[in-house]
Amino acid sequence: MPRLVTLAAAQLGPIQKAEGRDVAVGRMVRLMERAHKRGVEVVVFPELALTTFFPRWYEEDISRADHWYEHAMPSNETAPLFEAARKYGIGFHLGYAEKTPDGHRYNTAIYVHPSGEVVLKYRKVHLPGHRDFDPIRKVQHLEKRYFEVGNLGFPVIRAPVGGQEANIGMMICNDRRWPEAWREMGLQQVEIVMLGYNTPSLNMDNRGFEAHHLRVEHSHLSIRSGCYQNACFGVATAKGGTEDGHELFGHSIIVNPQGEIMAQATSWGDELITADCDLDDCNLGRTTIFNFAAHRRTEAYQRITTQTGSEAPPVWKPGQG
Ligand code: CDT
Repeated sequence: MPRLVTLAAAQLGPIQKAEGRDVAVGRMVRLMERAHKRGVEVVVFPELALTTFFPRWYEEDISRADHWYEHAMPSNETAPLFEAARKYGIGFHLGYAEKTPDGHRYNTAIYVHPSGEVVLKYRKVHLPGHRDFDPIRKVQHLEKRYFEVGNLGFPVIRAPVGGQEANIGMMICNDRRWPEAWREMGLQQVEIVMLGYNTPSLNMDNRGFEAHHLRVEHSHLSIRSGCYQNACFGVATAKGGTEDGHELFGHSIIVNPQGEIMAQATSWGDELITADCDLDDCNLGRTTIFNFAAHRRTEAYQRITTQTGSEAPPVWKPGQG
């Protein structure tokens, strides 16, 4: 008997700076309604799904940025998502900016069971960009200003997903580019990685040339290799389109444990892509080429956890053997 679950990436088109949460939540509820009609059991929404991608906007006094954060989950504004989950019997993944009661700020994602209970929370570990205004950049990317590094590690939990029990984990946007994040979850036998992202179509660092077409390629490459090397499914959901003149590239995908793209968004707007996923497909990789217990060699991996930056290698000299 296959362990089938129907998963969806619920891509969101742009959310403008002036738009309130009610606009985003209304669109998300409509996507959940469509998901229900298509037999979907879990929808994955993007990173920072309730607002525009606000880390592009510099605020000298961070307390003046408080309106971008959720101070409670659910809240009056996000309650319709939880109601839709109950009504349609759908679990959902939501990315949002979290401000805790004791004043900490995180880039956070939760997975919510159809009952409305939060099953799993993750706080983004790899925060890209910078803390202070950077005059060289074409557009600011101030995640290091607005968020602390996540303090929950990369948790995986076994929980009901549709009609199945599944090992689920989460990462957020830039995390997908780091093999360490995938492997942390692979080592916990993750079967479904849910991940949301907001990625500009162009390199805004202004520090060198990057061909435009490679932006999507690098995103897909990272997700496909993460899924393949850790024998898991990935549901990677973008925010796409143009937010106040700033373009995000969309291209949401669902990937299987062979690293194949099962479904891909073709618009840069609100779009639902779905895939029927047999969780037992994780077994092949996990018991053969990526049987970690049989083949990993931790004694050769010391640098991975003891060294952060790269170091130049010794220089070979003729005659040294
Ligand atoms: N949101 C996010 O993490 N975006 C980054 C853009 C990096 S540019 C500073 C990403 O890795 O897609």
